[in-house]
Amino acid sequence: MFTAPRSDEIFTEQRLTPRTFQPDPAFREDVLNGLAQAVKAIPARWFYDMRGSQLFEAITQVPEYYPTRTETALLHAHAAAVAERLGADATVVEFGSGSSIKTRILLKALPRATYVPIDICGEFLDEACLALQGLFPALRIVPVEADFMNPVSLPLRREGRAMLGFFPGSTIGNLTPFAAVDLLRSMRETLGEQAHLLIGIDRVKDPARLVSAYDDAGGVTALFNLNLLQRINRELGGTIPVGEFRHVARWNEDASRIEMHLQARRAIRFEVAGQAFHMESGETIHTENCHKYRPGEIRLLLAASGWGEVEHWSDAGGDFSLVLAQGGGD
Ligand code: AVJ
Repeated sequence: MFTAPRSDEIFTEQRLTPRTFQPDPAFREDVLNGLAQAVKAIPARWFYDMRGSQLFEAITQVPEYYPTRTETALLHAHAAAVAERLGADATVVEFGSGSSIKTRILLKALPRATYVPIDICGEFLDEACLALQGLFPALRIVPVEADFMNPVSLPLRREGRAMLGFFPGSTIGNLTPFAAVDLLRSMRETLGEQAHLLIGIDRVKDPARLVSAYDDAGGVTALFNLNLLQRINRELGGTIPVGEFRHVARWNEDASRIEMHLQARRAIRFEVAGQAFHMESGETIHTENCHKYRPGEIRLLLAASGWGEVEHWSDAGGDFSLVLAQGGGD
């Protein structure tokens, strides 16, 4: 049984902001640009400060959020098959943070592999690598600090070893299909011809279930979304009245995606980094897209990016897909 944490009992213990704290200039730019648009929008990547990352971990435990536990079960069931196909000396390249339980499931099947986590946050990488090395002493770890949205040159001699890209969590869903194809192509470039890719992708399903996965009754996702405003206030000297916003998750049928928004309950004015903004009552800030795909669409998305499906695993309910693909074939 999963017991959802009550909204008011999670993570009250906050790390203090050091006096030397410098706001990320890219965060400032994205927020100021995003709030100046006719339709306000801020990229989802800015959710993940310390508190946002903790809140996302809490989301993965709420009963309505099925993706994490469904994908975890799929990895448990099929990691051995992946390992068998790739071979024990494979190189596993993970796109994005690599401290998760999912990485451990995969590496448990490949304990003598070379593991290359790619992440933009070097500090986080070091911590995650230390922990993994303790768990898998025979693992060769080669961390790469880079933005995986662009092709990354890997500091490795290939020596005929099989390459496996790993991109779990349906993170691909944050991108529009157009941008997803770009990313999948650039992954193919990073990994080389003939490489494999193990990717988790969430499926289209009953909109009511999708909406509740992104608007849980315990209000954890609402806290996660609203934390973006708190982060803006903390890091960019904002005066946003956070209590005047409500969390909204809606299914956009035409675009096949869940959208998260922060909606103003009344007309408001505030400042960020010395600049003034106003919002009408009911106006929203668009904070995230989570695209959902059908099995045939997954096949097409991969094919359009130079990847052919080798295996397509799913749970009995067809909620989530774990796909093993290979580049090279046309
Ligand atoms: C981390 C992008 C996969 O889209 O399901 C969860 C983020 N946002 N609840 C997702 C998220 C709100 C999550 N991803």
